[in-house]
Amino acid sequence: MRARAQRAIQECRRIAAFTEEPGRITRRFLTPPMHDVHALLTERMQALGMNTRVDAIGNLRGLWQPPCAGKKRLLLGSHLDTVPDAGAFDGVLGVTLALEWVELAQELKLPLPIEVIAFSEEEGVRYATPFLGSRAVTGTFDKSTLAYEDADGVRMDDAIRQFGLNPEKINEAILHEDLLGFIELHIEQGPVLEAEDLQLAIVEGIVGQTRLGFRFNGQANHAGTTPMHLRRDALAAAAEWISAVEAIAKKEEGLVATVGKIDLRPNAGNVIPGQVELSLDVRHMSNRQRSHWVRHFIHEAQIAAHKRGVAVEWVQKLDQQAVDLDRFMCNLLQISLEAAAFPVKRMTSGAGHDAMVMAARTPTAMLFLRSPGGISHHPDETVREEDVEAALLVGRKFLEQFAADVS
Ligand code: HGY
Ligand code: MN
Ligand code: MN
Repeated sequence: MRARAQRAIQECRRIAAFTEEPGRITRRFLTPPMHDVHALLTERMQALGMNTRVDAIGNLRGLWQPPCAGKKRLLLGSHLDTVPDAGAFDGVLGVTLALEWVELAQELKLPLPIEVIAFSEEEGVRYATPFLGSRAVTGTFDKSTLAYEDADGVRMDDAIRQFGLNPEKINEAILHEDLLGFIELHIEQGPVLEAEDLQLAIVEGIVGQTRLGFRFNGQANHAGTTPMHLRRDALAAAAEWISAVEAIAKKEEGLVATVGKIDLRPNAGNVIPGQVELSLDVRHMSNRQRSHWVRHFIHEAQIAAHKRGVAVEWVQKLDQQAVDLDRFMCNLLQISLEAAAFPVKRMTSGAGHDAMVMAARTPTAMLFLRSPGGISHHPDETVREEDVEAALLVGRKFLEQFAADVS
């Protein structure tokens, strides 16, 4: 099993070379390097005897249909897109491990159809709205987002066409077939497993997240001739607001809030900033708490702006409810961990995943692998061979048990 673990890791490292930015890993929704990823994984899927296709939103899909098996299928998969300057394993490891699980099911001669979906877009980097791939699969894709423009002014529907796909056919990505469930394998992307010296964890729930864009509109002016009391400094207002957001989130148990993106105009050292655009990402396991703090952060922005005669506007780009994952699938993962003699750990995910979208369509659970150093969304993101091997040993037990339960 160690050799298979090494292969799954090696494939992630090969895929990491397919990037928009030489020297670092950046692979946004339907950018050219995604063609290379599809070519590598399609070859791997076809070598496993899977039927492959790329759907209208750019998900790469492979179906293993064993002879004399029924039609109901188990779904496995994760995403292929990345954040800028990413690690090699977020999302991608869930796809390469899924293919290893398919091979295990074949060797066990399980009469279990499996579809592996490599989602085209989970991060929400290119168009500031995440989960495009899994939303298309579950029929919850918002067609108004096709008009969204990326940083270069490319509309989403044009990006889909440039990739060689047809945005008018997005509905064809919807999975109508009967499903048995969805399992997403993913790195934890946090410090919990490492702190407890554990290799794997069952994810019982995924926090909800709200993503907003803010714009502070002040007055650009000369940095030398404009007295401090006559300024309408957009960046000073935003800076006070960012500090307020951090101070509040630090105090509130279970709340995380991040201003991760900033765009400044005119962005010159001798000009008072006239306009600042920022992102805000707010997460909490309680939907009520999350909504409460989003309203509070908006109020804080209005206070910081008003003090300086600066206007502030905002737009909500995502409001993803917290999700409890499927009890049966989680229990089956627990039985599999115990059968493979691994300690059982159940936890909540602070990161969002396609599983939170798929959970509305079919019984869904996740298996986390330890993130050494607790780091992710960073080039130092990594995994340990023995943890990937553990996910394969558990996978073999899970597939055997699952096939027996559903047949
Ligand atoms: O942002 C997230 O939670 C995930 O990594 N896309
Ligand atoms: Mn991910
Ligand atoms: Mn991510």
